[in-house]
Amino acid sequence: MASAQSFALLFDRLGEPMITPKGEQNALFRLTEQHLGDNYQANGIELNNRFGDSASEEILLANMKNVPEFRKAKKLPHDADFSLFLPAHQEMADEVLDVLLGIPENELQQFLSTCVFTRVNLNPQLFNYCYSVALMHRRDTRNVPIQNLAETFPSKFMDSQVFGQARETAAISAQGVPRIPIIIPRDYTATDLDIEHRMAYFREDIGVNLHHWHWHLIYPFSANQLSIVAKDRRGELFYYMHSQIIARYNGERLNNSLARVKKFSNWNEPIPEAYFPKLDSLTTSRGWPPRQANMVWQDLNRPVDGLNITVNDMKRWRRNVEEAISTGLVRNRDGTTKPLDIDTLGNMIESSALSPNSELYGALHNNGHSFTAYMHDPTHRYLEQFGVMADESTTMRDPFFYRWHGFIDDLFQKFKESTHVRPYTRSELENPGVQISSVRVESGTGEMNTLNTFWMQSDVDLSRGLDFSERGPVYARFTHLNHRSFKYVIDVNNTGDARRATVRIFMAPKFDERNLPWILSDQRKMFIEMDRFVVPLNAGQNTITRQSTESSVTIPFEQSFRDLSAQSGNPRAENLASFNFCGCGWPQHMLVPKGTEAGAPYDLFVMLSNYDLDSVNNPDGSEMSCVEASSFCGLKDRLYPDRRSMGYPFDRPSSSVANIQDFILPNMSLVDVTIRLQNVTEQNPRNPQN
Ligand code: CUO
Repeated sequence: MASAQSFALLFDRLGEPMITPKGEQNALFRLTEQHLGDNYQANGIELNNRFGDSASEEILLANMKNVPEFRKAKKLPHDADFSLFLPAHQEMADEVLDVLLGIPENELQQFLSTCVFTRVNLNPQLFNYCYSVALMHRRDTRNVPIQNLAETFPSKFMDSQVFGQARETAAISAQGVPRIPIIIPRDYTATDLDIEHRMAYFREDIGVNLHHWHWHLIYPFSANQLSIVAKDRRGELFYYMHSQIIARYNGERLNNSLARVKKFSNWNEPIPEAYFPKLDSLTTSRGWPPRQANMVWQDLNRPVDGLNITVNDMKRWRRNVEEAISTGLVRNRDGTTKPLDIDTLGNMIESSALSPNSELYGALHNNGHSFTAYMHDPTHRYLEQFGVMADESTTMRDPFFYRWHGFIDDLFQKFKESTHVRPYTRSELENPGVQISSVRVESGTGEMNTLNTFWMQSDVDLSRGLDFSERGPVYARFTHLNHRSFKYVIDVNNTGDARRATVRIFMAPKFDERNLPWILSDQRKMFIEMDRFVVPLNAGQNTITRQSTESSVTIPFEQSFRDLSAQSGNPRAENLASFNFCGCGWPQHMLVPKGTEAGAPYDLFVMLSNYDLDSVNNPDGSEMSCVEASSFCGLKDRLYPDRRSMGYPFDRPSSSVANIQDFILPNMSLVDVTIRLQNVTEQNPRNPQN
């Protein structure tokens, strides 16, 4: 039977061959001659049969009507790393996706059989990506949970030293000795001699990196089936989600006595930020290459990756993009022009398959990742793989990610600051008849308008990614930022009739790096979105209460680190139709910036906007069974749930006011809050062993 369970098992231990049983319960795929792959042609069936004796369940595979050729994809060795930023790898993924999405929806057995064939014959990372995208985009497999990448490829998320210990733990505990979690120290990639290391808790957070990987899985930039790419406002969301990452990162820098990140603008300049990832690739058995301080971008010529680009190519594309921004006009492929908008600009800069003219505008953003990832071996002379910058699940670990995305964000901001984007008029900001009378933040500790952060240790199970070792959970315990949950209480007076409003909550540091109050044109770029939700307003007085755990920006801790083996047998599986969308979202534990032990002053901004100008015509979303993080991730198969420009009301400069105090209208409110770090480490109460 091609059950959701069988599909979920294909994520199990991607480095192990298909002839062996899969999953905790030892389920065996019954392979046919078609599924043996090169290594097991001679004795595969016999070996597969032998494992049948110990298997709890057998999964039969249909004979494939069409055996895929995978002419391009087969060229990627099993032990190579895979990156979507490389043109050659993109073409491979497109080829595989064409096959997996081309199998008719009513032929699930054919699909399963072809997926097994694909897993056997292709590079595990390439398979994992294409398989995840296919499961997510086929209607008949939407209930199959996508395995959490930190479980499939744990080596992309934590110190490689863990894995030797993990194998030892697995082997010893197979003899009945209780498993002790393996502690990952908080500081393992550098020391405080490197000032950038102060940001490691943010850059190397597992939930943050999972979010970023998941976002790009939902919003691929390339596919032959354009409908996969062409989601509602995906170019604008590319800009907004990354822009919010930069805002959050800059705020955290101030909390760590660092200046805002310096955008990478002069591409001939050495890059002082070094990064030594301490990650190993378990599939390739090679360490990820580090980057020394003061290296310089080099022209890339790596035929094996389909990369042949010069720094001058990048400069030419940049000039063309900058020209489009300054003229407000896009040149299409056929020579016609059209007015530039933010969504087009996002697709053009990234670039995605929706770019209006990739010849002219290139792929600035993607290639910036590649240039940085290959600085150590730009011509493949040393047969080296890419650094962390070229993998969406590791790129946010590198300090340079923020310098590169600082540059990318600045292009978007230049457009927002240009004459082609009109500042908001008062009528676009106000909400006549709606007045906020007070806002306060209450947290468990009793101190009003104070947010409390602290450190927490949580466990992730590595066993599903620990190829060739004993079964049973093996936990790695990592330390991350967290905060005490809190709620917003907003009193509103509505002098008009009953109606709806959108509550928009943002926060920004109150002072800049010199401890001076901001001018609004700078502070607007520091505002991080905390929540956005629609409320009914009665006529007269209303009190709105909202819990921090309900935020539209975040997903709960368990959703970031969910245990999928438990989920796939869940009788609620039918309701998990949107599940795969639901791994996308900023991790709840990173909602509140770190603050400082002395208490960091922040501006909390609350606005109730006019719902008539916010609403989109979405069908009721009651089928969602998870907490959605629609602010950064949108909604599955529906329109982005807010008609305003993303980032409204701070997405563009104000024409008339210079500071945030003067920006405030009756439907808005500004409150002083303090973020105080308690420098203590607590155990996550959900850890299996405390
Ligand atoms: Cu998300 Cu540059 O796009 O990493």
